[in-house]
Amino acid sequence: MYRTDIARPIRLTDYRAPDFHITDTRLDFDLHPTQTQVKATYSVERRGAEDAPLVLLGERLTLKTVRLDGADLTPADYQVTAETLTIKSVPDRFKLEIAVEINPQDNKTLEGLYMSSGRYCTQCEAEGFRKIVYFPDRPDVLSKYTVRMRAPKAGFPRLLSNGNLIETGEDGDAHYAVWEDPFPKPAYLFALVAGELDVLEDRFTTMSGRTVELKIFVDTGMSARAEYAMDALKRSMRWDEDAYGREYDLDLFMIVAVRDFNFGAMENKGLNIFNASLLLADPETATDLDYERIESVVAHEYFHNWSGNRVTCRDWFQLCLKEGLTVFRDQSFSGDQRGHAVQRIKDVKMLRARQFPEDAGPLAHPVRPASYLKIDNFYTATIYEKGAEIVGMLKTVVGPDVYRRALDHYFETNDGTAATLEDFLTSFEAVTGEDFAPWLKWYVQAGTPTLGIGVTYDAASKRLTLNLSQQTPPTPTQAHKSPVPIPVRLGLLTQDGAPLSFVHDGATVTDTLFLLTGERAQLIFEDVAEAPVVSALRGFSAPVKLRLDEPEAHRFARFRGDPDPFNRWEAAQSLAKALILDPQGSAADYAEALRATLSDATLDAAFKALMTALPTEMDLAQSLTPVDPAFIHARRKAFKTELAAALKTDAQALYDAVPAEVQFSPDAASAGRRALRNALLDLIVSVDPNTATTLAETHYRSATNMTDMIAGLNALSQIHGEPYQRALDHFYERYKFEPLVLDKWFAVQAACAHPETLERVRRLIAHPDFDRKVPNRWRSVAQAFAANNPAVFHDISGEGYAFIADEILSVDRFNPMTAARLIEAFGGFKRYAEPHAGLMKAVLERIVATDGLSKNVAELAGKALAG
Ligand code: B3K
Ligand code: ZN
Repeated sequence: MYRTDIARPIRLTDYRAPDFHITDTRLDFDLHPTQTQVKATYSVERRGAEDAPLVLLGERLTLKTVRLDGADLTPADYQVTAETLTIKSVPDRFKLEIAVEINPQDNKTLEGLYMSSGRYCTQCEAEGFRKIVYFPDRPDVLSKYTVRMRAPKAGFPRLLSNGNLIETGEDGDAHYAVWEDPFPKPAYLFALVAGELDVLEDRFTTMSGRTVELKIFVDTGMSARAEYAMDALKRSMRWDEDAYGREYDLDLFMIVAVRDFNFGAMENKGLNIFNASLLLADPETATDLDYERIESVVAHEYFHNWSGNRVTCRDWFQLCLKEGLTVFRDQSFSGDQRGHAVQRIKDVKMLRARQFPEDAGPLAHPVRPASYLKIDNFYTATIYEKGAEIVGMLKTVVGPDVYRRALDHYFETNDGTAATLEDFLTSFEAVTGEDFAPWLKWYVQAGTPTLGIGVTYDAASKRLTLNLSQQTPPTPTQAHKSPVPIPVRLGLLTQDGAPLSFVHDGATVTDTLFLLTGERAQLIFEDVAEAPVVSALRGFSAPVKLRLDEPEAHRFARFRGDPDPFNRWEAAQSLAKALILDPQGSAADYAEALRATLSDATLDAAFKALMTALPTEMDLAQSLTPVDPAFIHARRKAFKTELAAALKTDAQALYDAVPAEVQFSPDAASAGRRALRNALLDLIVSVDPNTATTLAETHYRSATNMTDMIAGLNALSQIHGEPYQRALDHFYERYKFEPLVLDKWFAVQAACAHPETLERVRRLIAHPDFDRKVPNRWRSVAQAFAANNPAVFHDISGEGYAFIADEILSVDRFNPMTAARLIEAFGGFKRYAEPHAGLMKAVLERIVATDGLSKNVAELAGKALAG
């Protein structure tokens, strides 16, 4: 064996259809912790050149035998490298049998077949199947799977795989099960689980009247905690029928929750596997945010059954074909469940917090990248969230009815195939007869466009002229950009914030939608009665940065009264950003406007909670060059204290007026009330430490659910000192046997902005409950610190950087995929003031120079440095 993997990028332009198809795949697993035997039998058909060799991919496999049409091959007949098995000469149609041995227990990459809490489970997307057996592991090879698995009866009562269970039987102390999936699928959707699990069962009747058995498998004793996920699943199934006409296609749908998982969840056909943190919930152990995420991820994975599984991706460059579309679908679902205004604000917050910095830094890449070293590195906010925004813009432009017809066309014409983004756009062309090629620009061009709007009002003619322009900044490897189609929804307000009518295209309206297709355009509104306040990009109609020079008073007008809730929130946020970053900025007027918002009975609590929260330090860092984290931290704190002092009586009265719930319900209205009460708490505790301590301690002690308890703990972490430590100790004692709750205990501490955290995180990683091999636990310290604690992570000593670099290097030794995700923390180093920029650069150089670095970390750290 020799290694040939001197990092060579995979390029979209090198795509070639597979030379061979594998029509049927039979897998036979004899499960053993360290010596699992895997036998694969493939029906292979040649589709490419007649002399093409058969190249199968495999990693970390011990090859036992290869048989072709029943005859054993000898090592002379094939060639094995660290990543491939090549058989030079094969017929056009044949049966291939391959036997390998693998070691699930030693597999800490959590990719392929591995063990979690004594159970076997798998994760194959994107390229994990090759760690199970040799196969053309690429998404455009679709095959029908039959899977037989055998394991001891003791300890492994449940044997699960994709599709339908067609046979079970006993074999001494062992037993076996055979599963058959009637739908051809790519290998990345294969899954297997074996072990002891409790099950929560239910059923769903589909739109055509079929009954689907629903089963959620969880740790013993935990099935009650799967009830919310089950409820979310049934709502998702109904929603996909109503909103997209998509019916579930098997008679069984299963979800399994596991503790050890590299990310959120996985849409394996008929057998979703979830990170337990995104599945298990009850009021005592899960926060409202957990409930919200469970609902959206259960929906997301379920929706993949059509957008991803029935129509899959031709190659991994098309990843956003399934991810962008599925995120858009889950966001629409969540909006329907919880209210569109609040959902849109949360989605945009997330997009700006994660995707905008990515798009502005050295790791910027198009939604459809042109090349990669490790595709794992491209499960990014750009592919997911920006990808979803593109689908959303298409829907905005064509309208809901045409959108639905386009999607019906897409699903119908591509069902059972591995498709491309061009296929997706073709469906819009098919139903509209229009050219959607310009939309491809959004997919192939990186960087966040800036939309400029110049405003001129002529009082004599009552005419408003808007000069629109767009520009996308250069990104690594793409110096020149062309214009993209930008839907701009805009309306007008009076100086007092009331809707103002105008005439556009002959119609009298207060709001309109304009599609900017070129670099510039001029829009003229007539009959505008007074000099207006422009409310542009309503609902965040495109993922762009808006540049509109206007007086502060206009933002206040929108803050007070924009009927578009997104722009109302946006006005408040942009004012807060400007005021915080201005060393002389005062909170007085802001407090007045917020007071009015808080006392507005027409607004719901969830919206008020969002209005109460100030931009985070990470948000602020995006608006300041060079970034000075200590300045941002100090200014935000000062502004918050001033705001809290100005609003103290009102905030306290409002806090007292929100009833603490007796009977917990996770519904959106109840969650909104808790969110508001907790946002007020967060504000009030920044006034004076004495009253704050009593309030925060009482809040923590009297909490009857995890949402309020964590809010209390966070409030205490701001105050710090003895009461904080007391609460932490109490929390630990109460939840030390609840891993998901203990993750929160670690995370609160790692995100605490007190300088002492630098020392505390070192203690946390020495804690007996800390375990780097469990991604959830590792992230609860490392990620919480690097991503949510800018004040301490960016400490000028550089110790925060060194800590995270050491963590990345430790985890990279056994779990590259998870380690690499944290490189992002150093991505924007060039934007930082000294000494930060230099210190971060040095840390990246140290990482890059480390021996034995994974391709994952090497690719991202290398790009971060070069960019
Ligand atoms: N498709 C999976 C993500 C797989 C990530 C592999 N590194 C979950 C999802 O997006 O639904
Ligand atoms: Zn997905």
